[in-house]
Amino acid sequence: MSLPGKLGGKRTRRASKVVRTGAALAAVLVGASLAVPVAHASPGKPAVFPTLAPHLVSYYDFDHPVAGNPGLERDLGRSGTDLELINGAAAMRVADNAYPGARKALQTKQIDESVAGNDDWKAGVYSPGGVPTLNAFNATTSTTVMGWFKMTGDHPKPDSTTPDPGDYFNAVGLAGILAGNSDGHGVRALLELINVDGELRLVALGRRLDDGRSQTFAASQDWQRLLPKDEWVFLAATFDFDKGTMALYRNGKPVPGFYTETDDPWEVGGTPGPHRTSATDPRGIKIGGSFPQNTLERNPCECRFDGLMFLDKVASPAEVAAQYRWMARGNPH
Ligand SMILES: [Ca+2]
Ligand SMILES: [Ca+2]
Repeated sequence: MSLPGKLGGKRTRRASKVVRTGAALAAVLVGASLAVPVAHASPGKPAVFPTLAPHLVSYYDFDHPVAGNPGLERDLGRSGTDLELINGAAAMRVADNAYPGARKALQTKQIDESVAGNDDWKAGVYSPGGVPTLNAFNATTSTTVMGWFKMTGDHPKPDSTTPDPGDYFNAVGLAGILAGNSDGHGVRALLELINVDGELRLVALGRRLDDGRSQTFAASQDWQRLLPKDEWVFLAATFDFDKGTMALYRNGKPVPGFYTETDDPWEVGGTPGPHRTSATDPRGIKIGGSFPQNTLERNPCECRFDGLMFLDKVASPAEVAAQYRWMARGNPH
């Protein structure tokens, strides 16, 4: 599949607005987050496999709006980092059972592909000074991003920021943690689809050092077989910043793939460990597209999400398989 997407950075306009808007948004979101330190979802069977539960930093099931503000989703992990449902608010929670008992899911999508606007449905949190409740990912050796994903449209989407209707974004954002110096796009740990040598692929993309390079672990198999339209799939990406390795899983099983960089972009070789990420709080979380401060559109995903987990541990293959079975086989609530 040949895509007309573009690689590389572009568009720095409106940078000052990014900071202003981000600061205002962060004040609202972080303030709200600190007030709602929720450890777990509903009583009964927890949603997260027991060995992973102590490492559950953030967890979103899209069935827990913040009281009085349904445009915010409560974090059911330990961090209390509420998410903003950007541009669609409560309408972005849709009835669609990703797994038994899953109830509502998050819908994201591109709105008005021909206009350079800020109306796409996406979710996240952003603070230009770093999000303090995400401190678990400050100087960490280990991260896992996992959850349920369902593509509900065709991808990639037309690039809304250029006048040529034949321009397409070169990636499709799923879910990830921003770097400590992120403009709203740059990440520390991300699941996404991105163009690798002319072909869109499912990848884990990680960056250990804020000012360093990223490494990408790309699935070998056709992304449309891994994420068929209208089918719920449980994906996991693990990031071992100490060892310099990543892994991808689909429905509990490892996904064969390859690293796109053959040198040492995380700079872990030749120096004693443990190797940690930069000692900075992530600037946020992005889901279904970049720029959670809602100042720019990039890499929108017409898709649904549920049971999204961000952990400060490298889940083992057995734990990923157990988490998949834990959710897929019965009511996790
Ligand atoms: Ca749900
Ligand atoms: Ca739009």
